[in-house]
Amino acid sequence: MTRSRPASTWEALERASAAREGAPFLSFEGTTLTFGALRARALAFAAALAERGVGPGDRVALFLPNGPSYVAAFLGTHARRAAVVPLNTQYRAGELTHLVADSAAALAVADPSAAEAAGLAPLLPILDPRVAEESEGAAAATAARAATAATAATSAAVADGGPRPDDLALVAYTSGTTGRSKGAMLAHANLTANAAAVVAAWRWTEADRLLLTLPLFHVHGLCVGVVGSLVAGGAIDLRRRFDAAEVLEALGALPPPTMFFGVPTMYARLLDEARERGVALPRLRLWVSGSAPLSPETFRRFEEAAGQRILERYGMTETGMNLTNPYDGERRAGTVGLPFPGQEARIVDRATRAPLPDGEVGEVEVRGPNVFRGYWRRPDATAEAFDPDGWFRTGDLGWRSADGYVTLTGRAHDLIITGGFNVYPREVEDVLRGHPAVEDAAVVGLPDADLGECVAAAVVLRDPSTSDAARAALEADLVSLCRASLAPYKKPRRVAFVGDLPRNAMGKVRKDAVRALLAASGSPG
Ligand code: MLC
Ligand code: AMP
Repeated sequence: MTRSRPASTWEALERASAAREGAPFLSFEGTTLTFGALRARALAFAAALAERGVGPGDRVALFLPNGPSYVAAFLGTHARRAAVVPLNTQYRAGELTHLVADSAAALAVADPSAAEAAGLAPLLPILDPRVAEESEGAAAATAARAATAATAATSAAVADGGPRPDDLALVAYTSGTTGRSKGAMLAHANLTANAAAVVAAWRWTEADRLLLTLPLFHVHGLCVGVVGSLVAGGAIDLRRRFDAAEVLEALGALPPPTMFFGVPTMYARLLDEARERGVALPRLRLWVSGSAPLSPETFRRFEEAAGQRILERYGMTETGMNLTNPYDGERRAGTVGLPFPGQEARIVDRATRAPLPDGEVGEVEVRGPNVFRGYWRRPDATAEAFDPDGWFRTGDLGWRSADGYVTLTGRAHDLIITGGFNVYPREVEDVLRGHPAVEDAAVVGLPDADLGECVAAAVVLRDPSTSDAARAALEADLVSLCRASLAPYKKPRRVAFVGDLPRNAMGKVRKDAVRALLAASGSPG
């Protein structure tokens, strides 16, 4: 079946609910929303937002755990022609303050007590997601009495007939190497173009059922998982979080999932759990890994255990999904494959920006209808990120084989990816330097069997004569300080006290030497 790509997430929902209103879409902890019920819930959200004055061009922050409310609030915000700002629920007050101020969000959808505990409540008005459930109940009662009244309420909540392709759908924050994190502006057309490309490449259909354990505050869970399912018309078995034992059970549930999307840490944990229990992994139509490098070792172990190959793909907040191993052709370990249909990729020299021949390592650049509209209120950063022909500089390094497969070899910038979450060393270094006993600090990623990379810190103390006992106490102190000031996954898993940080002739800290120093300083605690 060929059909045109929906112009917006809202149109994708409208189409699915017009064609299959009563078909189950979203299952979560014992409840299932059909396409029609999700649409009703999203409209109830849209009505609650309209009542609070939210309309075209506004931003609405979502500080919610995985669940139907997340999906309904996302789509309800879109019905108002407003953009969603997803907030990581692990963020602390410092991180949240920047995101709220920078995005100038009109309100945040959050459980009031969670918003209070995280320090979000004082920053902006909070909308309790339960208002939508309540008004949805009221709307259903109205509909039972007079269908026309419900239709009128519906069209009032959808702003101007629904979002346009160029309306912003997401302002998704992504950490910067310098300064604070930046909001990547993704229009509806970006999301639906990428989802349609993913759906085509992975042969995703209405018959699919996706087991989704990824957090919905990142593009992997939200854009690939939720928007992909909407565009394909397939169902989702949504979980609050990833737990290897629960996933093993869910894989055998009825109706069984046909697809699983995860980060490499999830695959490694799933393999360990299956081995510990002595159970086999069932065959699924498709297993996909992304957000961080899948080690050839995990790829091989998985093939041995499941008799199937994981399909590895490569994406970014700014672009959605860029490259993918083929569905039908060879899924090659250690590579991220080829561009999705309708999208382009090339490898360029980092100095001259000229395209490089196959086999040579350079920076990956991508172009296509999936690529974002720039950074929110940061024309400087936007200008730096694009070349005049519209190629986006990903900051990832890699090379292409003669038959087109791209292998990523590292990153141009100083980014740590731990269990699929990004950590910029700079923000951890700033917190460490804020401790009165610390003179200086350098943060790097070290190889880690579970997380791929873990955060590690080399710390120079103001007082070099600090005793060993005092150092041990200080180490615990520093980790707690990071844990309290930042999302806990950013805390160092290893700290080494050093006399000085290794520097190059320009006085710049040599991260490679810091890494070697830390690697030599013992196993992670
Ligand atoms: C949790 N912790 C981590 C961590 N996740 N530490 C380092 N790295 C991580 N990724 C910490 C917690 O803060 C906590 O610390 C302790 O570990 C135990 O927490 P937990 O809640 O039990 O962890 P768990 O649920 O097991 O989480 C692991 C995980 C999770 C792999 C399931 O990290 C995860 O869902 N990752 C997916 C991230 C993702 O979706 N990325 C997509 C980005 S989009 P303490 O101090 O409290 O004990 C993108 C583009 C693309 O990159 O291409 O997709
Ligand atoms: P984010 O900014 O959180 O969207 O993270 C995007 C980054 O994740 C990319 O720039 C890559 O560095 C990394 N990434 C995503 N998928 C892969 C993959 N399959 N292999 C290696 N790195 C990946």
